[in-house]
Amino acid sequence: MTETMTHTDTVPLRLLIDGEWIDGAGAGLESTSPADPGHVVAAGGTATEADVRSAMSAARAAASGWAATPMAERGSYLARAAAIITANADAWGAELAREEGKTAAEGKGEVLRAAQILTYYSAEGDRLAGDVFSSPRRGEQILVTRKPLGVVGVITPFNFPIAIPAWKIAPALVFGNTVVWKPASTVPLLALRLAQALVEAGLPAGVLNLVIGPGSLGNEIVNHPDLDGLTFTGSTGVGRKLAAAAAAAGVPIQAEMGGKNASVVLDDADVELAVEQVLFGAFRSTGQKCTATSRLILQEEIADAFLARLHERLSEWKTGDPTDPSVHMGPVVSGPAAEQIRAGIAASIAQGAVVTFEGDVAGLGDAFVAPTVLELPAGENNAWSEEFFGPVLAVRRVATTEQAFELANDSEYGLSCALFTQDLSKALAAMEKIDVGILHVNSESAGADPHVPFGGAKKSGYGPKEQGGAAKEFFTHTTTVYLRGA
Ligand code: UN1
Repeated sequence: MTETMTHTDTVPLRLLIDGEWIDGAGAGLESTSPADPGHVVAAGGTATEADVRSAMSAARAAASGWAATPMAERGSYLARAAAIITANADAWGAELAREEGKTAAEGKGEVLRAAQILTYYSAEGDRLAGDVFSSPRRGEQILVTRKPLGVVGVITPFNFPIAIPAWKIAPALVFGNTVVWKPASTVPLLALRLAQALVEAGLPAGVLNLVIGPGSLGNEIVNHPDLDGLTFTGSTGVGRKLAAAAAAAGVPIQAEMGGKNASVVLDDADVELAVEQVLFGAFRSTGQKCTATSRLILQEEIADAFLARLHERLSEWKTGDPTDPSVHMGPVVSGPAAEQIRAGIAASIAQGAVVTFEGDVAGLGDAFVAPTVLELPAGENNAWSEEFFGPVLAVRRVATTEQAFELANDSEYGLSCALFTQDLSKALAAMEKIDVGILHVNSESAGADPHVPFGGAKKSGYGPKEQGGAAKEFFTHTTTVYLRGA
């Protein structure tokens, strides 16, 4: 066991319930840095089940007042919070890197992305349009209006501790819902920062409630009678349990879960561009994105040249302290997560995978996993089918474009795919044949923009997608009004 110590920069964690910052009465939580497990980044008491119930009651009590608040006013809190987040981007980006393990540049980028998402949604309320239909009856019109769901539960993962919450909470709030939010307890500090920004922006009491604590609190949220909707991003196992509980409670759920995303590089691709994009897709954020490239399908003619260049670029890729600006890749989120990834790599090798590249992590801590490229023989292999959520790329070669598309679809998941080709007809064929929620042509498999839908096909997602026009579909429901003069 590593000895932990409270550093002078350890941030006290608090819960936000009904506008008050309170100390959680549950077990103490110490959030440590995966690069330096002796460093306690944030610490405090966790929420108890009673705290979750108080948060749900506060959200219920605030719901009708918030729903009646004009759209523009609701949006103005998001715009002010975006400005506060932007002003703190350097400091909070560094905190994110220290607590989660992505590089400081990526941390700052994510903080700024959260601000951009809030800015986008600050005006989205004004764009919420309904429909007017003609009626088959004289003297009548039929209107379809949108209303908030009410109290929304938000459960978010560790890997984007401020951007994913922003893209769930911002539309939830602007469309008139109140929120009870449970972030990942492994990376709670950026949740505190986002909540602080919204409180400082003047958000009324009870509209956003933050409960930091173990996964079991999710059960309390999903089973609470005041819950009107639940949005979740995280593991497939947890997502399916929450979806079953939400269905039993008759509550709509939006669940974003796993991915096993392929990059497909065809013979005619621009290899230099494809290598760079696959490198980013597979290894940025240490591969801890549900949109990360974890499968690579190479057409035979370019396979050797592609791999040689990828290995060369990877050997220039520095793994280490994520707060060091010269570092390209930090640790994964924790020692146990790293252990699981290493076990996955070992199992893949036992099934015949050949390691074609392994990076250098000598002398780094337990949470560091070497960036690894595995070439797989034909047949079953866990590195092909299981999401490792780490810096591991499984490679297969194919002869034809058709085989490449078939292999890309050879997964229970269907979140994203990246295709590298200079042939428009192949890109058009991929649009038809590759079964994913997000298809990139000549860019990496990761990435999302607030104004377009985000989410997966097949087992990657359950319920409505996120962001863009999809957000209003989930965070509002319609009332069909038959309107006749008396
Ligand atoms: C991105 O690709 O930039 O959990 C965002 C995840 C996804 C978000 C990916 N829901 O990794």
